[in-house]
Amino acid sequence: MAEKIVTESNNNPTIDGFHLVIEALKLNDIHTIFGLPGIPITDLTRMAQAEGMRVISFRHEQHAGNAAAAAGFLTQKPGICLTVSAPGFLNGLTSLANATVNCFPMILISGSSEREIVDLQQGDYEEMDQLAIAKPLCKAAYRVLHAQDIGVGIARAIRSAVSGRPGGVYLDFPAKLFSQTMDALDGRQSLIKVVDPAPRQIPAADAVQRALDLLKSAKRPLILLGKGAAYAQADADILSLVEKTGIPYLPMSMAKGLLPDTHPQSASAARSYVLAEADVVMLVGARLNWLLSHGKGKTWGAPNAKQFIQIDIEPKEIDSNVAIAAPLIGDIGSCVSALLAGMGSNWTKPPLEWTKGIFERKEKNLSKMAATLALNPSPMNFHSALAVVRNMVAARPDIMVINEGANTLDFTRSIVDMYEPRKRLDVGTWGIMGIGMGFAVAAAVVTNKPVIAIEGDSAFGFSGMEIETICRYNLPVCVVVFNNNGVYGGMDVNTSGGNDVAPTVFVKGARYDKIIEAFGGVGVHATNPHELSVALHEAISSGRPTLINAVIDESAGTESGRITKLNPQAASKT
Ligand code: ADP
Ligand code: TPW
Repeated sequence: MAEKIVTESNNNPTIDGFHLVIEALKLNDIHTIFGLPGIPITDLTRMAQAEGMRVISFRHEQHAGNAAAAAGFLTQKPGICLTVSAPGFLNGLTSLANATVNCFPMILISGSSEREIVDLQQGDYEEMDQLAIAKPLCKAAYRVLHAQDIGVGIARAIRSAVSGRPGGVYLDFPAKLFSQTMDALDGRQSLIKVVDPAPRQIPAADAVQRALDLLKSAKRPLILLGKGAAYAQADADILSLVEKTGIPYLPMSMAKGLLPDTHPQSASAARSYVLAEADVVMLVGARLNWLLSHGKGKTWGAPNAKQFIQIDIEPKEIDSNVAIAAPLIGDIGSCVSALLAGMGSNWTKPPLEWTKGIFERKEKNLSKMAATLALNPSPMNFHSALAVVRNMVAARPDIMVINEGANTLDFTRSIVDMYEPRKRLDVGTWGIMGIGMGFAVAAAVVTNKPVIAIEGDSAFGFSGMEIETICRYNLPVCVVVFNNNGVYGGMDVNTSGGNDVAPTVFVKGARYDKIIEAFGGVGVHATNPHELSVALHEAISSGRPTLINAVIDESAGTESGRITKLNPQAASKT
């Protein structure tokens, strides 16, 4: 690499800020950057590519940031998003905040304008106090002013992103940093290879015993797996724990596939029953936030009839919504193996009345679902279209599934079974629209597996232009747009008598498939399950970028999908 180094007149080789950044990342086994070039980071993207890094260039920073976050979730290494100053930084910030809320490790690196001018507010090109703005929205934020601190800055960012509860980190690199030079040897010696970036956190023995005692005392125990459990990559031990205890389990949406959804102990098809009836619930990397009705209310059955065990790396999470009888603080791998070790060989499985009751409800609900999936209405509804996707994923369990929308999200989550860990990425904790194409790009780049993105037509619009990115890098991504002519559906009317359509209604009969054709990808217009199936199989077997415009009945689904109750106006209509 010596030839890449600027050589000065005294013949001492020097290294510049650009190369120090690149070498610091590579030293820490980070070889991919998701970003969008412009002043002052254009050369950084070129040089990173020249130095053998994979640089994936996006059309909007939010999607580069989402890709970095998804890469972080999938690999346990912080995904890197690189943006220009002020507007580029702000575009990336949504994804940084979303990554932090989801506990995904990522680092947003933004170029910034000169401190002297920013601090006196003298109106620099793209002036903004980015560090101050980023701070409340991420786990940690640092600025590096001197080339000799690049190593420390990147090391701190990596540690902050992946240790403890993972999250987003902001790294501010003012433009002048990149052209600073220093002695090459000193520069390289200033870089830090982070040792043990996410140290294991071993749970205390008494906390393990307390959890086991409570679990043993349960008559109707339940294990709830969240995306923290998926992130932890303790797959074999989690499977053992579930199977050895014999306890029924529920996966949160991104924990689907940690155990195959067809596992006999999965209680997904009896979800409301088990949540209401369980007496002891063990949360594994799942928060009692709105997605779990805050651990109280009707969903959870009789008041005060439940006790919780919570495994989490973040002590402050405990008691955040309801009292936790047995907190187990540590990393999930260490906690689960400690539980397994403490269980002993004479563990008594849960009473038959409990597991049999669940089984019977499951069977009933699953046969109801099978009957609905077998219908073939015209136009397609969510069920008939998703039956096709369900069969595809059953045949190819290695497929990555990306999912966003309202009804499209809810129905996909319940209809499309997942079989392998970390194969499903979705709107996460915020229920945010716009993750689709960024997550799809990351899934393809990181795993080299085929990707299916199941997108509501509104959801797709947030990141639709990244279809060009997918085509440019020739990624094996098949986007299926569930086109029902609007946000939630296309049936709303303007009651004012004016000419505008209602706020939730889009152009009717839009042909999203034409968009991908502009970039050389395959566009398919599918109006029935057969056409959808043919197109999906072709996309997966060819690996070519494909967009299927799946025409869905515009009256299918409900406003806000399954969270209508959070929308009082709509709820009062149903
Ligand atoms: P879900 O939305 O699937 O219910 P959440 O995002 O609410 O999941 O919860 C994930 C939880 O997992 C967070 O509280 C986070 O602190 C925790 N977590 C993440 N990684 C680990 C880990 N390696 N070990 C223990 N807990 C973890
Ligand atoms: C960043 C609000 C939640 S769901 C949704 C919106 C706009 C789209 C629903 O329509 P879609 O799905 O995708 O066509 P379907 O299956 O019901 O037809 N802005 C952001 N995030 C959110 N969550 C919204 C708006 C919303």
